Amino acid sequence: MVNLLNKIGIEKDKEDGKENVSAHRSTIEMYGRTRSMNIPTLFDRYNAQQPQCTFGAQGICCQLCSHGPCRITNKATAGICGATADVIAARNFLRLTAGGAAAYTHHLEMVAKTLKAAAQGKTTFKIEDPAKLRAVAGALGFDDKKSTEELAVALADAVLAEIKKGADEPLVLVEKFAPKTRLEVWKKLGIIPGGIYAEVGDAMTKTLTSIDTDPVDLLLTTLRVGIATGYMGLVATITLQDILLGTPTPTTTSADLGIIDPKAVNIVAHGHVPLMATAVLHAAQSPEMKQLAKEADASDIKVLGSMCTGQELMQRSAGSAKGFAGQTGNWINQEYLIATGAIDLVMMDLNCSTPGLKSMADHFHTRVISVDKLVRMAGVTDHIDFTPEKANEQAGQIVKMAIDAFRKRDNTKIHIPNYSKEVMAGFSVESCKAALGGSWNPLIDAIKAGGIKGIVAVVGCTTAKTKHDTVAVKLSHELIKRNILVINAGCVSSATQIEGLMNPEAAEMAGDGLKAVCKSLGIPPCINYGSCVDIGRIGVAVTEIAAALGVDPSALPVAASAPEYLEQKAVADGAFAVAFGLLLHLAPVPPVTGAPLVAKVLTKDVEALTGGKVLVEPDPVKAADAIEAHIDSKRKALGLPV
Ligand code: XCC
Repeated sequence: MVNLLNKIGIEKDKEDGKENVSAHRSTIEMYGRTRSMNIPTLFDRYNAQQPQCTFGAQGICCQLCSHGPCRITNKATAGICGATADVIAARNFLRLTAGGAAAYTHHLEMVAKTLKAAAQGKTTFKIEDPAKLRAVAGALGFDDKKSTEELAVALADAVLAEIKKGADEPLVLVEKFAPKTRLEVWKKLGIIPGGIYAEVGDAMTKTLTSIDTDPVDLLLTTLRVGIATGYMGLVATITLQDILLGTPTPTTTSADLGIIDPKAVNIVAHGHVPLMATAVLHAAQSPEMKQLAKEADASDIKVLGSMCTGQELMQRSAGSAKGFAGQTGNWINQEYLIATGAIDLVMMDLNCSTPGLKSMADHFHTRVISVDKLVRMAGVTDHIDFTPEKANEQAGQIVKMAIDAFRKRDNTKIHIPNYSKEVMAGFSVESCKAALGGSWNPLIDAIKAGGIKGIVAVVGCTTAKTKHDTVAVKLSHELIKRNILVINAGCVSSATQIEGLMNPEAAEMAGDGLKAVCKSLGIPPCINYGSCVDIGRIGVAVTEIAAALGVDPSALPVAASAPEYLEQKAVADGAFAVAFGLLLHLAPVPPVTGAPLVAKVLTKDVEALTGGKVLVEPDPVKAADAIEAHIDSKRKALGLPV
């Protein structure tokens, strides 16, 4: 038999599969299993790619025109057109940001259309949080005499109009929801964004060959697209999702591959947009489907979470996602999840569904389908593209497909690692304040007194470069030890969930001050805010806390970290954080190091403009040191004890 691992250049190590590829025992175990089955997976492909191109890594390779690729070297200090390293890197960076903004906007559009359909009674979804709808509608100046349904239609229409307006028409959501002090900063810099698709279009046009060749203007445009992402892709999306699916409330659930029930029909919700997933979760609980599952000799039908859609379901598992069976892991886990042999169907609803998923599914009985019109994958022929008006029927069809696949399962191939952790989730701005007795004051008092030194949002993706969750978990540990409260969102949430940091018992791992606060409130030291769009909740929380203290967000002892950032949406989030005035820790090293001016602007000069800046540090302990020093400096400036 041809050894596939050798074919792609991987030598099996002595202790097969026991490499330190991940922070999690479950993933390491499953990697060993895939190797023993001679099926190459992500970690093997990562190794096969080494060493990677240093020009690309430094951001100084330009492939925009047919003269390229041009690379910046000692001998060739500019591209053929004359573009310097800074022009090339800044242009590439803006393109990454624009890609992220576009994907977030697609998500927002789907949610807005579904909210409108719900208000018009055209879909199975109901408006779960009318109070939030009224609050937002009030803030936007809508007529409060209107019914819930009328307000929902008006809000959905307003958001859809915001998406589509011109780049020269400032976003109302920015004007209404950004701190006044931020608006002044952004106005001065000329970076108040307009309609987000127009902003993306302008960014793509600017980054065409020789249109905008000013690296500083390209970086300012990056911040502008970041702000549009923050208020549209993040804040608007979570707000509309909460109105439609319910605002998260505290709940207890579980995470890691050990939650998979080998006797049940297992459907995995995989992606970012929790709409089809919620409909499928409801359909799976109908007596009709339960009966069909019974006839197939299954004990039950379970909807499991993966990546950010899983986090969304988890966050609402005390409400509209009741019955959610738990979170399997983040994007790196997808092939290993299939390799358990107990997954019957995966529905992909947006980004981070990798081609490797389908290759792995082909070794098993697992059916892979796409549930969004933009998601397509070679070999995947089942497309049930989410349509709000047909959601109920589509969900039933998906559950039936999963039951069919279950009948084809080969039970001799099942291997489920025996690890799982209990997770406390369901935190939102509203549920956090409720837990604190109705306002941020107890948290602010704890920060003032020093029991909690500061807050860091440790969010975003995971990478093989950072050894799958290893940097995120270590950094979170380091921060809580230093009495810094950690808020997680995105793939990082799975990282800390699986390692037990979202269990109230993890308070024991925190420094004395934070431990006391967590114990008195019965909360863990790492708080789950959910998926990557839920990073918007952190922006809302910081805005409110800054307002309560009468300062700008940049003055607060808070920071953000994307310790294992991967893709374009994370770059757009990062641009928002810097524009918002926060220190943003980034690892792995972003592709700008070959461009001296771009690197200097991002890590130093931008602080004088927005108050935010980027800190690049791959080592989690050193990163924690630098973040702590930043928090201490902010505390000092506010006259708080250090
Ligand atoms: Fe993808 Fe959200 Fe990033 Fe994870 S965190 S790697 S985007 S799944 Ni959003």
